[in-house]
Amino acid sequence: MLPTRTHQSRTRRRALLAGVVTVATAALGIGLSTQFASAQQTTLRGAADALNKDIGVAVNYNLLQSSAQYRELVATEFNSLTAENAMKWDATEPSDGNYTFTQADAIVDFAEDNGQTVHGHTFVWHQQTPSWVQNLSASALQTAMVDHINTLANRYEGRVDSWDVVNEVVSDSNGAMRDSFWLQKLGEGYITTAFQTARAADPNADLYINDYSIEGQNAKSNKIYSIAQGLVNQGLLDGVGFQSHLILGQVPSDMEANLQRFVNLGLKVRITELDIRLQTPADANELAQQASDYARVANICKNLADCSGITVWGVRDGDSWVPGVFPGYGAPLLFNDDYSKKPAYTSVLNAWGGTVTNPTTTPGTTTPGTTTPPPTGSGCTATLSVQSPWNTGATYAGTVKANQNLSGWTVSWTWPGSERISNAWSIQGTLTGATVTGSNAAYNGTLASGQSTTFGFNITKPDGATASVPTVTCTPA
Ligand code: 9MR
Repeated sequence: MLPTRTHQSRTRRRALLAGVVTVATAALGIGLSTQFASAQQTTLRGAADALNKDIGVAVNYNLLQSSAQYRELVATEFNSLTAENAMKWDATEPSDGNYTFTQADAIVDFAEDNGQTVHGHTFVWHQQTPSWVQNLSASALQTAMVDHINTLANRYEGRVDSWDVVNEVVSDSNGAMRDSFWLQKLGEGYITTAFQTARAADPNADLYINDYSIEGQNAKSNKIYSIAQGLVNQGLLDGVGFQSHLILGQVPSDMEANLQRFVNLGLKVRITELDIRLQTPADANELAQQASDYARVANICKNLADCSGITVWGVRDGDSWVPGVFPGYGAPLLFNDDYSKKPAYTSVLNAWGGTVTNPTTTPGTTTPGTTTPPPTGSGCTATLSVQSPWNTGATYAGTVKANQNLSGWTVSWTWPGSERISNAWSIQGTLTGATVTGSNAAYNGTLASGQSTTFGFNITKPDGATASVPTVTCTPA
């Protein structure tokens, strides 16, 4: 029998509400089911929300600071963020006891502003750990590790939903423990200590062990399995992160079965760092193969109720770590360098039940093929659509289209019933009352005539009535 979990897993709002969908559709019959089925998911985020899964992305702090297009895409397409580097030890505690959280805070703040969850990465790793840590004596190293975990877990308690507590602790050969400074100085017990510390510091966060090349069943994943078993027996582990830095055409054939055996331990599984590299330059056939590989991974996660989600390791191909480490390889992600969508984007969206309405739209650029003339006398036009309704809530998408050059916009509407916004992204203002007045976020206000941008929000509707689609007025700022 599985041991009783000693901690209350943080159940996110999204998870709770999506649970209601199933019950409500079953109880209320065809009306609601039809309504749910007709909701069209046109973004990865919408599709993931409807499945109650995370679609995450590794966020690069510099791009988040410097690029409005990057910010808009991250806010629109993803419901979960991981700091690609900003939460690692070298970024957060570069010298003993001197913590710097500017970058990590910016990413967590962005997630909160945009209604996104955060998967934290990572407390204990043999890379990107400063030399002052590596040079400590065994007892000082243990003290530093406990202090580091306590400091980060306490700082982000309630704001980071899950943590990669230890990263890459197993070696690439024979399933042995990685011969890192951690192992050499502290022995295997450092792993248990790290999890005990994290559990005590933030009892509600989900705790993961994370590694690469464990997607199929092999000596390395067998070792992770036995470590996981030991941690589960102590009530210290909630999930296993399968990084999934894959090579074109090489999604392991037994990946789903391998993940399932971890689920059978009572664990969540998560694809934590997905990218699928190929030899560059890519031709159309390779991009199609990549799309099919991505779809396979998306389907595996969809098939497993306990797969908490997929995080892709970067936004655009040019942002990826791959070419720097594997010369001649690259193009491993879902977006091109101009933010246009690759075939792999479409295949993931389709696998998770969504439909691409305009595959070539780039945030902040003109929609190709738009033929509808702008209404006269109005500087902008705004519409709302229900993305995924459930009994007592819904996720909406909003679109603002500029009919003239805009430096900002304000939209307004009044809810006819009990609908009230609970959280919103890419829009700010007076949002929570019966009358909503919202303006552009810092990054999506400047639109040339003909361009569109999007925003989104979740509502509650306690009375269980059908989610309404009010008429929206839009005025230039
Ligand atoms: O993508 C990260 C890259 O920017 C860093 O330079 C690199 C340093 O080691 O780490 C990369 O992310 C790694 C992640 O933290 C752990 N799994 C492997 C990832 C790719 O190397």
